[in-house]
Amino acid sequence: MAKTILITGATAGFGKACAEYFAEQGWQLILTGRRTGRLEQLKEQLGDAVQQIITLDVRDRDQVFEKLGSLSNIDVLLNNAGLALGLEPSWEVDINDWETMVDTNIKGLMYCIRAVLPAMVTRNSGHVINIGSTAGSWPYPGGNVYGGTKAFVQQLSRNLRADLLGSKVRVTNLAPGMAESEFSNVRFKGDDAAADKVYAGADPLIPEDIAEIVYWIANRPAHININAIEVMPVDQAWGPLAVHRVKG
Ligand code: NDP
Ligand code: 8X3
Repeated sequence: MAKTILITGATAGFGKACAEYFAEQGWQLILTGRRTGRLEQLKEQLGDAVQQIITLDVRDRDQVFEKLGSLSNIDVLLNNAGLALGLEPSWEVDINDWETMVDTNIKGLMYCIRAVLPAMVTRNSGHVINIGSTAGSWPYPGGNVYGGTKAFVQQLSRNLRADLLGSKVRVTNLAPGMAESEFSNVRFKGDDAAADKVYAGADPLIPEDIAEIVYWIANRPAHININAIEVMPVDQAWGPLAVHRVKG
């Protein structure tokens, strides 16, 4: 029987690429996101593979529980919906941006897990794949709360494993580095020139790379849990620790 993946944030980037890749491999899809038009387009594009589209803002707790809480057939929950907003230093940041990132990347992810996990535990089968980020482990100027939200995703993923020991339910944190999607257009609030600069002259990851990795994670033998994967483009690595020096 075909397996079913529920993807949050399926309307763009990694989520859309995962929808396309899993559909090609014969999986059934439940696709969610705020932009209904894009979900409808995907349904048209992917046909019978799409079991259901659900317009959903993961920040809306009642909506998440109402729309996802009754789904009992999810083999993989891909918690992908998320965003970064701004790259300003902490003392200049718009506090609303910080709140939106916390509400989406932390609280939205929490709601989806809490809504979907009980049925997985009852069935003693299922897999929660969380999209973290290299920003959850490695700081950079302007990463402030975005990196904090992804550190939360990393640690919650580990703690879920601790809770789930004794069940067959699996949990993975997949932490990508720089990948070209709508991510930077969102981060820079529609400033496409600023977004393009992030990738200029480099060869970033692309959403299809992430889709292949998610598929690999989801298709390991049942006794294997991939705890975490960190992946960067070859053109990205760590810098040295920064030192501020007084001149003169
Ligand atoms: P995109 O901006 O291309 O896609 C983000 C997706 O998240 C969209 O489908 C969007 O759908 C959805 N989304 C955002 N906010 C909400 C919300 N409140 N409710 C429901 N869905 C929402 O970015 P990526 O594909 O690059 O990002 C996907 C994930 O990967 C994010 O969690 C991001 O933090 C993470 N990531 C990205 C990296 C990168 O360099 N691109 C690297 C590491 C991690 P809609 O607007 O229709 O709701
Ligand atoms: C996205 C990667 O380095 O832009 O999570 O924060 S980075």
